[in-house]
Amino acid sequence: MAYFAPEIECASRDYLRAIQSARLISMVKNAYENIEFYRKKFDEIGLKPEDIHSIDDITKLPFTVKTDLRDNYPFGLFAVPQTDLIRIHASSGTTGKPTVVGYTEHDIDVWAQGAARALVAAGANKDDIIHVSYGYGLFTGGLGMHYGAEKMGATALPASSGNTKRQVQMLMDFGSNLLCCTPSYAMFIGETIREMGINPADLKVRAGIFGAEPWTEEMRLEIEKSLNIKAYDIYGLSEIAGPGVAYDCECQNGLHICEDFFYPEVVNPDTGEVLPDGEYGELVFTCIGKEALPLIRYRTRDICALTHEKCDCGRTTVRMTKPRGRTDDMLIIRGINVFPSQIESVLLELNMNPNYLIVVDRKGNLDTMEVLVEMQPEMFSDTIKAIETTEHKIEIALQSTLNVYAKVRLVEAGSLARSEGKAKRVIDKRKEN
Ligand code: DLL
Repeated sequence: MAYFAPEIECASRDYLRAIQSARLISMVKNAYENIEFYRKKFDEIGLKPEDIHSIDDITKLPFTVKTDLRDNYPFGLFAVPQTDLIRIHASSGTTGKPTVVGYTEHDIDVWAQGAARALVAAGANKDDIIHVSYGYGLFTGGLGMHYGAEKMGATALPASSGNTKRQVQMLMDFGSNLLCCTPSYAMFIGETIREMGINPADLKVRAGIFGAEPWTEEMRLEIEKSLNIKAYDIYGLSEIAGPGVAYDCECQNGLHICEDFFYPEVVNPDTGEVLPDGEYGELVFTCIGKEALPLIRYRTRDICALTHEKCDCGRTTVRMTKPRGRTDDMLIIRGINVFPSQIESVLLELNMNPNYLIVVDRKGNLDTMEVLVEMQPEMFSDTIKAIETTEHKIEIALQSTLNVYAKVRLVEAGSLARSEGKAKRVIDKRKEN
């Protein structure tokens, strides 16, 4: 069993708590002294940095939300002057202003350590070539895994995303050992490998590290089969750090959080009350190991549950369940909550194609949901009757999982857009009206 940082990853709870307490105390002081936004917030509730004595005091602190970053655009929440930053990243900003994040040299090192832990947990070693097909740029995926690969001493291959046939050719020619990209891009790479007449077993890739979007256990099996590899999950978000905030180990039973840098809580999204282990709620992080953007109790909007049970891999760090989706990705169809990931599970359980698109609309006062699913190649010669029967079978399975009717339409294989980054699975026409 290999670990990148065994002294932390396998530490006793007492040791971890001691580190967390010391770091929380110093980060709160940093935030209060150097960020006007936090100073005001603390003063409003009569809280002084001296009131924080240990990690147990974290619930005394106020939450931070995404709009706080936007309201202080671009650099207003930084605790250091811009001249101390060595890197800036930003969210794509498709809705409103982008969120801007800055890193000091120390912060980049923290982030690279997280990504390096993830790579080693996925079985990477110094002799490996790490093929990074996450986008390079303001998005944190590419550079995050790149620095992680260099940190653990492997060879980083900055392929970035796109030009998929060339990617496959490089995987072949260079003998890459690990592939890093979004799970939807991994599926697309798998399809392209087959289209090019290559047998995945002839590639040297033995594992993939996939994240940046929700994906189900069923999708994991599909990718493992399609690429003939073991598929590991990795989680992160620009505001906290890119990929490597949490990662799968070989047990694939929850993602280990780098809790010495990013202290997690799960809260009831409506009340903010902290929930016990095992209960699903909104994931909240406090950046106890970062200098430039020490966010306090940042509400990620991601839904998951935590467990502090020791993992069979030997790691003791707290684990989060695979994020089920974001509170803002959740569809409300005729009053019922639906996560796209539930639809993905049903489709894959029925051995359907993993390429799907959910179209939500409103007819009169009624929400409608249609799920477009690509036909499997072998269904090509099916009669219309046979296709309708399959559609109906999927509709029944969806109804029983979601408790709401969704119309299913089988569409031609290859007709839905493929993703090179984060897949767009939902078109909500209600928002356009
Ligand atoms: O997606 C960082 C990243 C890059 C993570 C590469 C993993 C791999 P953002 O673009 O800021 O950062 O998007 C963050 O993506 O709040 C989640 O909703 C979602 N997300 C990220 N990883 C996962 C995952 C990057 N493994 C947002 N499972 C997060 C489910 C994920 N959702």
